[in-house]
Amino acid sequence: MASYKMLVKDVIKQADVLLEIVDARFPDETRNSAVENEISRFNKPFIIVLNKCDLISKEKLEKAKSRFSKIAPTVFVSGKDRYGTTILRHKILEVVEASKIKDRDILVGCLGYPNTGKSSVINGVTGRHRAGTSAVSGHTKGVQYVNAGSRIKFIDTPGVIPTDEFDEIMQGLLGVKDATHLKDTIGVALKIIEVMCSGNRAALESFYKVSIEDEDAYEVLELIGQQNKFLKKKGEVDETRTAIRIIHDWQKGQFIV
Ligand SMILES: Nc1nc2c(ncn2[C@@H]2O[C@H](COP(=O)(O)OP(=O)(O)OP(=O)(O)O)[C@@H](O)[C@H]2O)c(=O)[nH]1
Ligand SMILES: [Mg+2]
Repeated sequence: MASYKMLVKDVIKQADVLLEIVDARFPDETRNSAVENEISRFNKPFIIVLNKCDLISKEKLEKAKSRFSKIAPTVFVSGKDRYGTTILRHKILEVVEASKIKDRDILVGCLGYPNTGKSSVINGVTGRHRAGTSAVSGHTKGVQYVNAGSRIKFIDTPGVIPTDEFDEIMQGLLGVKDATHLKDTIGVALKIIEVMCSGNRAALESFYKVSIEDEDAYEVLELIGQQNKFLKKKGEVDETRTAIRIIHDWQKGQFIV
């Protein structure tokens, strides 16, 4: 815990501007007020980056952006598709008043919970795979400096913000823990089904080739298992296998909410 705070503080001290990378699907949950307060304490500017914007509808994104813009400059990007990365580059230069920093690179610190896509955002901006990324959270181990051209140098950090405040379900939704490390796989899958049924039921229906009317989440899980032949020997639905598959598909980014 102490070392996490020291790392965050050290990056904030060094950087000219900080990017707080949040998961656009769960922006409130993946903002961290302690980190934001620390940034303010050092009087550094920061930009909220709503990453993984390819996994959320445009309307929800615009809503989140206008809400977050009241707190700090906010941009939405997809590190994966390189969407919004030019805007982010411009925003960085605007926020730090680049012309005032002479004879050296502009240091951009990237902070955020594990797996929010810090390294992917950096790669999106640089246009190259310079920062290591992985679907398994905890990939980036130490602080890493990445040159992005146009005088921008990123500081990639490991996702050090403790996630114990998240319950298992949130850890599953954010991909902090993969299905093999979750205890309550069925609980996590039911939550994914609920999120999808209220957010984008059609996507779930077409992906698993099921038709959902007024079934509850548990019945939908059964339907998915049945339809996709995730069955036990006796022919009944293998709920755990079905749940693991749903979590896996969700974490791979198969569903737009
Ligand atoms: N769909 C989608 N997936 C993304 C995006 N950005 C990152 N990912 C995926 O999210 C996972 C984590 O990405 P990373 O860039 O390694 O995340 P990180 O925050 O650097 O992770 P740690 O270094 O482990 O803290 C990978 O599977 C990425 O492919 C995005 O914009 N869209
Ligand atoms: Mg990383």
